[in-house]
Amino acid sequence: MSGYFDHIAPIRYEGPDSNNPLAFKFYDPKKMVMGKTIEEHLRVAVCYWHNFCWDGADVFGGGTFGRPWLSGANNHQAAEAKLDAAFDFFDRLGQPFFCFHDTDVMAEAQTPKEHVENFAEIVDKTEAKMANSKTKLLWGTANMFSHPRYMAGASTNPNPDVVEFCALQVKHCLEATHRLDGSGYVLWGGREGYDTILNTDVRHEMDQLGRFVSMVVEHKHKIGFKGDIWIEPKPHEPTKHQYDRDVATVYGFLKTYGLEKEVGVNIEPNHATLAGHNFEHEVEMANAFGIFGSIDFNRGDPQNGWDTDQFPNDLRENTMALYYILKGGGFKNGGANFDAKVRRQSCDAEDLFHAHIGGMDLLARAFINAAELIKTEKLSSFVDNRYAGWTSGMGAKMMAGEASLDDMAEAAFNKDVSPAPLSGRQEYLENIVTQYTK
Ligand SMILES: [Mn+2]
Repeated sequence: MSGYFDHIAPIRYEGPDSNNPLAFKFYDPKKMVMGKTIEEHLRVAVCYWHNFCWDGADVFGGGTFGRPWLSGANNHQAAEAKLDAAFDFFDRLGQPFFCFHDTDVMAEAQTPKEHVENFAEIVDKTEAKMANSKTKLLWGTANMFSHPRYMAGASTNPNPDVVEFCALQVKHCLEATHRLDGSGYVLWGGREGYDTILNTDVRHEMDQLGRFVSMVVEHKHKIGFKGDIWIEPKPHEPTKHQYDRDVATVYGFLKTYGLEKEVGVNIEPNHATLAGHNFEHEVEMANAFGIFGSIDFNRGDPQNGWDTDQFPNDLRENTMALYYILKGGGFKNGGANFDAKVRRQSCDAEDLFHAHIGGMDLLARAFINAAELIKTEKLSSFVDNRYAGWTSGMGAKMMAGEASLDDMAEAAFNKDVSPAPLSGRQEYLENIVTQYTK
């Protein structure tokens, strides 16, 4: 046990009238909604990186959190102390899943051989920890953006030696994810883009990425991993232009390289807003393309437009997103990972709990709202009626490929009047969402 969280009792559900800041008000894990418990629907995960690896430093100043496991060199003892702290936190919060990068959990390595050895050592210890905890692995990922070797890209690096190192990291991290029974594997391409077109062969880099993701999929099948592979879209930051800009761009990439049946997306709301979209747009695009996978829940700051990775707190936004997630069938192998961090001034152990309790309460409320919206069919029946014209007549013929441009033009010509405008009823529909946001 780390000792750091000893003054925090295990978090319990106490109901909406509780005044205890260290209790759930709405996240009742056993509450049944649409045939499953809230815990089974949401599949909440805590991330390793923001909570146990970041010490509160920003570009202007050093760490503010004083986490004891981050106080010295990142050696074997420190990695084990971090593991103890992480599982101590998980066991007190009681969420069902966690997520990690390889470099989050392991002692720092200086050579490729050390990377493999140090990672293997901590995976053994993680497996032993998981045997005595209810918290399971949602997904793993390799950090291919922090080390200076990835300055000019990971699998899109101009230097194939760097891409070999990517292969080393992903092979071992995917195998560890499989061994720890994770249900997904994420590829976040923070450096998979470019800063200036002047030094970049864009087509070559995209071909590299296409081949690299194909190799990951081939390896998944080779080792018998039954989970999903997900790409996490983001438009920019750290690179100026990223090849995985948003869901639609990722789908175009997957189609180009024949990967659309093998790879899905891990959507992050703060990345959606950086791309100029809202959260539910990205969810519904993923549903439309059949590539919805998982969510990294967080929020940005509407004023500064940065990737601030704050904990979600907007009930309406998350009601909308969960409505479209549920409409698409809900989470399968994916879940609700909080890719969110407390603010730099929130430097106490309690703050980590307040953040996750608030996020889980918010998602529980939003999920119940979304389930009610599904049940009433007020939104879906409106949309169904709006498109009803396509089930017969020329609409049906066009969609079946049985009408030409000539046929359609002739049908229009033979009508006496041009089509009358029909209300889209936006305010009426927005009022329904307001009515069900509670
Ligand atoms: Mn993320």
